[in-house]
Amino acid sequence: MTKKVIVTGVLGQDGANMVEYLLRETGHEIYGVMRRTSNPNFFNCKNFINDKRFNLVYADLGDSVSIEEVVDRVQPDYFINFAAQSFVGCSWTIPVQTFDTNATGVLRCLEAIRRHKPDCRFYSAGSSEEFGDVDYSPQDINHPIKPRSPYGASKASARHLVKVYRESYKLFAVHGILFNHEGTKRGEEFVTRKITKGVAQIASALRRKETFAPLELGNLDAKRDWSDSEDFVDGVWKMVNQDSPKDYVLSSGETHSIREFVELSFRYAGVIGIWNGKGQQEQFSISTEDHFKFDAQSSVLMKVNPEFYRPAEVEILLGDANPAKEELGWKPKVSFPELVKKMTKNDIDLLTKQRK
Ligand code: F7E
Repeated sequence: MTKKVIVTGVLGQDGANMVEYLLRETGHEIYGVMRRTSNPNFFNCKNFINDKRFNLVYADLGDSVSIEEVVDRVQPDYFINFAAQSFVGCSWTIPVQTFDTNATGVLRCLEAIRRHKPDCRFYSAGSSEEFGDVDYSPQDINHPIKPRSPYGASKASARHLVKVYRESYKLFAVHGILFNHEGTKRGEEFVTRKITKGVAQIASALRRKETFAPLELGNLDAKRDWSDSEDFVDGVWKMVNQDSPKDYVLSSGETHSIREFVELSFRYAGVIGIWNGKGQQEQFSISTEDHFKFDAQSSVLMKVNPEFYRPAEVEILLGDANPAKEELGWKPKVSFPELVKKMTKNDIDLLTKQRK
């Protein structure tokens, strides 16, 4: 039977991947929610914006009237919330807006569902940032909540609210704890996309024998558990289709440093580098062999810029997704090297197209 699915945050990576997944895997009607902004970027929606089963609607997590109006009018069977202030680094600069969108915004959605469509299934996008200053690895769903940023605290609050509404009003509401997830739709403020875009530009400059500015990054020691967002939307859909609501962790079960991501991305772009220096002086420079091969005009590929350090850091994340695999039958397809390769190739291809 055709169902109605509200997906918020459709201009972003996860919202757009969720819509593509639902259009491909189900026959459901999709209501993609976006905020009214002066200059929206529909790049991530290009594959579905004209699909007959996709309806674009306007609402704002900061505005309960708009959320209530959409839920009342659409009468959804599912409400998948991917709208968020999702950049951790920025959450110290705009803490109030981060909390209002990510925590109070979830409360507004829960209230709208409770009042207008109490049998609607709700998904809240939780984050491994809730675990923060971790006690043990791998982190499972029972790991203590110890956030290190306003962002982590906002997601932890959303998690408590989902539990309260589930228990108080018997809503079908789940809060998935998603570890880092990336892909070709990723925003450029996140480290993975910043790296692959920078690598594509530097590799192209090397081939054209042009000078280039090195990529500048912050903490290279941080370790993250990275997966493909396209694998995660499948896990999210499985979570909202369980018999009874239960929260799960989605992760790859591997952890890699920012340094490893940098090295691998350059390697996939055909550039071999070597590490030198320590701390703020650490650099990744082109190998002697490649220096001659490319007749390179510059040698530093990447350097540290303390401007990108955070006031408090989550040093390591490594998730345990075994319950999601065993109980939901979730099977991620893309490995860490495949993800780095896919993102690097995508940015090289985009740059080549722009140059034509
Ligand atoms: O940082 C370090 C940075 O901004 C990853 C979001 O989707 O995943 C994401 O949050 C790491 C951090 O993602 C730069 O210090 C070094 O340790 O890519 P990120 P994130 O903070 O892990 C979680 C699960 C979410 O829920 C979030 O919404 O990389 N890092 N140098 C840098 N990070 C950035 N952005 N830029 C740098 O230059």
